Amino acid sequence: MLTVHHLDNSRSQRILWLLEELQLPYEVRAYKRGSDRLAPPELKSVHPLGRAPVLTEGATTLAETGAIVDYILETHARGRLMPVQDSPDYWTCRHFLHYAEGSAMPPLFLGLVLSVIAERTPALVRPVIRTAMDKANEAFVAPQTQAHVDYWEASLKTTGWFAGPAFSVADVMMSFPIEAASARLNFSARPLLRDFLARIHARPAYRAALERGGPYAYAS
Ligand SMILES: N[C@@H](CCC(=O)N[C@@H](CS)C(=O)NCC(=O)O)C(=O)O
Repeated sequence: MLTVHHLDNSRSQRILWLLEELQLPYEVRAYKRGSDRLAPPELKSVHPLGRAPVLTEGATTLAETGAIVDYILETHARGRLMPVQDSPDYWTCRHFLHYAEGSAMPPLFLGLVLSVIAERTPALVRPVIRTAMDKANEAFVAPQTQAHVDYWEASLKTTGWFAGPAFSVADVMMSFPIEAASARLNFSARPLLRDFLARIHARPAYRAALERGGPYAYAS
């Protein structure tokens, strides 16, 4: 049985969604973030990194969303949710499977870290630290994030999906950076991204995954 080790409000929601799209049976083991927003220590007993998602099946234990997605595609999907092998759309899809975590998420994560540093600094020195964090944000995080969001909007122009004319696993993988960015940035000038979010959030499999995974802050 496929078991998804799922952390609330996290990337592991994407794995539940993928399994629902493929109509595969699976089990959810739920973990709750602590007040520090980190995963509880029990997740380390499943995988030494202690981060979600982790997928287990038989003797296989896998961490890292992209690797988990590859495993599900290769062992259970029978070609579904991937463009035809070796077509240009296939390689675009592969690109987005790597790009979502490898390039799109790091500037968003760094933005989050900068804001947490400012929040957790003692009040007395907070104005100084906030100024330093704002400068780091202006110099690196904001322009990098902007460039990625421009790229996402442009990528949706032809078909409304990330890899060819049909919904694919690239759309599942890209959902998390887009949802995370939409929670922090103004998307009013991003009609294609807003439309993408509305369409994925309306999918029955997405809704079913929310029921299995529990509260998810990015679902609206
Ligand atoms: N690139 C990894 C990132 C894993 C990751 O950072 N997961 C977050 C959930 S969104 C997590 O477990 N955070 C809790 C923690 O770091 O303790 C992946 O895609 O699996």
